[in-house]
Amino acid sequence: DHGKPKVFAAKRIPPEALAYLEQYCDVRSWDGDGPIPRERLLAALADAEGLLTSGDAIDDELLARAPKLRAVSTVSVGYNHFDLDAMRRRGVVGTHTPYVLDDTVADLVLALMLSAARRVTELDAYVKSGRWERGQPEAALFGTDVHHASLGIVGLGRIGERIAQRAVHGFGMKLYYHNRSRNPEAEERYGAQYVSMDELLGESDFVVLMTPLTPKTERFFRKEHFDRMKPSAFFINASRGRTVDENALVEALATGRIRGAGLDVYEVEPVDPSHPLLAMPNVVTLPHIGSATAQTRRDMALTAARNLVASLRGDEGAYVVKELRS
Ligand code: 8YV
Repeated sequence: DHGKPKVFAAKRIPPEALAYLEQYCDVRSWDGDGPIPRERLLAALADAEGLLTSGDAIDDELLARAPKLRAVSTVSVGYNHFDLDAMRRRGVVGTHTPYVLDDTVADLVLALMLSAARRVTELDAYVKSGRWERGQPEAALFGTDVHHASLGIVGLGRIGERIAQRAVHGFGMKLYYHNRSRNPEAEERYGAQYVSMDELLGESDFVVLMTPLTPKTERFFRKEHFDRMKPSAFFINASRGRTVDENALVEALATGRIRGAGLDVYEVEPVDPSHPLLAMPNVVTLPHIGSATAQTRRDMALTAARNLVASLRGDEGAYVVKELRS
C-alpha cells in the first residue's frame, strides 16, 4: 500500500464501502463490538491521515494525538461531535452524509407520529398480554387522528421537507414551521406557514423537532415550550436528544401537559432502563434508528468513504460541513 494515505475506520462499515476505501487508502479498522474505546482510537490515529467515524468526539485531545490527520468523515448527517474550531485551527476537513438518509428518517418520523397518536405500542402490548377479552377495545384506548391534523416542524431543512411532503400530500396535514431563516420552497410546495415559535406551539397537534444540535440549539426546547403546547398535542424528536430539556419533557408528560411523545433520541444514549420515559405507555421509544435501514446505512457508509477519499485527494464532490467549507 505504498503511497496510499493511511486511514482508520473507527466503526465497521459494509463491504462495498470498505472495498471502495481500500482502493485508494491503506485502511486499518476497528472490528470490535460496540464503540471503540477512546484510548484505542487515539492510539490508532498516531499515523493516520484520514478517519472514518460516526460519533467519536473530534476535539483538541484527539487532534493532538493525530498529527498527520487531514480529513474526518462521519457516517451521519449530524456532526455535533465535531469541534469545528479545533478542526479549523488544524486545517482538518470534516464531511458528513446528507441527502442519502433524508427519506428514511422522514419515514421514521411519520412512524413515530402515527404510533404515538394511534397508540400502536400500547395496543400491541394490550393484545399480546391477552387483555383483549371481548369485542372492541373500550373508548379509553382510542387514539387521535393524524390525517388533516396540524403539524409544526421546528427546523424545516432537508429532512423536514421530506416530512412535510409525507404529512401534507399523504395525510392532508396543515403545516407550520419555525426556522432561523425562511424556506420559500417549502412554503410554495407544501403551503408551509412560517410562524413564531409561540404560534407554532399553540397551533400544532404534532410538534416535530428536526434541528441539528449546535451550541445555539442545546436544550433550547424547554418547559416554557411544553407549557405553550396543546394538552392534546404530541412531541416528536428524531434529531438529537440534547436539543430538549429532558427533565421538562418528563414533567410535561407526567403531568398530562401534553398527550404523548415519539422519541428516537435521548440526552444520554443508550437511554438508561430506569429512565422515567420508558415507563410511560404514551411515549414511543426507539433506539436512535432514524437512518437504520440496511439500504440507507449502506448508502451512508459509501458516501462517507467517497467523502474521505475525495477529501484526501483534494477532489471535488465531498460533502464538507458548511462551517468548514473554504
Ligand atoms: C447516525 C444520525 O447513524 O445521521 C445522523 O446524524 O443520527 C444517524 O443517522 C448516527 O448519528 C450514528 O451515530
